[in-house]
Amino acid sequence: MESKQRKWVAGTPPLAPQLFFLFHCSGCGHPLVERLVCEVIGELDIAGRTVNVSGAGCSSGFFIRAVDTDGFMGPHGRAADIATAMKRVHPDNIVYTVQGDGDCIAIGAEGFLNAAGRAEKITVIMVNNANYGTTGGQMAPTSLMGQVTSTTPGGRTVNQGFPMHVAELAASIKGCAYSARGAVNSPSNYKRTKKFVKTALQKQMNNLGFSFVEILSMCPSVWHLTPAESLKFISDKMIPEFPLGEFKNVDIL
Ligand SMILES: Cc1ncc(C[n+]2csc(CCOP(=O)(O)OP(=O)(O)O)c2C)c(N)n1
Ligand code: SF4
Repeated sequence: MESKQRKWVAGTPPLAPQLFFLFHCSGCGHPLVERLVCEVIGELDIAGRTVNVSGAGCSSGFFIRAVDTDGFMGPHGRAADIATAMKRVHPDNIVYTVQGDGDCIAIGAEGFLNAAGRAEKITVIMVNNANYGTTGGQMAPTSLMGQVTSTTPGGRTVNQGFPMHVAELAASIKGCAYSARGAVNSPSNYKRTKKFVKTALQKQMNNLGFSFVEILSMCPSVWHLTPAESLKFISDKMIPEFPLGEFKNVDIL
């Protein structure tokens, strides 16, 4: 019988020398985000001057190990502050953060919003998996109404507030030059999200203001869904609440 060896269909991006999918649960969206960012940095040919600042969490803690550029892992929620300092000291570097939704808009909300307000020339990539994956699935500001999490066992109600629409919020801030929301639950969404990340980094390369991309991403383990069901959860439940697209794209602030 012929051997059924698995083959790489598209190869591994040169900037991702580690087998990054080994760090995460099966069906997790974070390796796709890592791959996507590696591809964009390679295509823009900026690897030598790119610095990643990771927050704490599944989305970020593994990032610096997986991606072969300079990187720094900060304390939970402080990535935008650290990226600000790095960019101000070395303005020629391209500095971007990768943060979970908890890291970016719960504990890190103050740093994130004020960096946008100050028009810091950094790029923030926020991975929205609608919960705190790393620590066992507590409710995040992005959790959906009715969503069962370990801290909302009966489902999120108005008592816990409404989901935060972070891409729209960033777009409303004057210092923000670019804001978009993508997803990694299908090849077409992956391709579109790649364009968003590329445009966000180009805003920074053109010395405009703050740029932001939110990426809807699967967390099968904590959602208690199979990887295939998780793809559907994004299209059926998350995208209706968090529409995809560009919310701001300006060339002058
Ligand atoms: C000051 C501080 N508080 C709490 C923690 C514990 N902690 C680590 S990761 C995390 C949640 C991360 O969730 P999120 O940012 O949504 O990322 P995900 O794991 O879902 O990718 C928490 C609460 C910490 N490391 N530091
Ligand atoms: S807990 Fe969720 S976010 Fe973390 S690695 Fe597993 S699937 Fe990914």
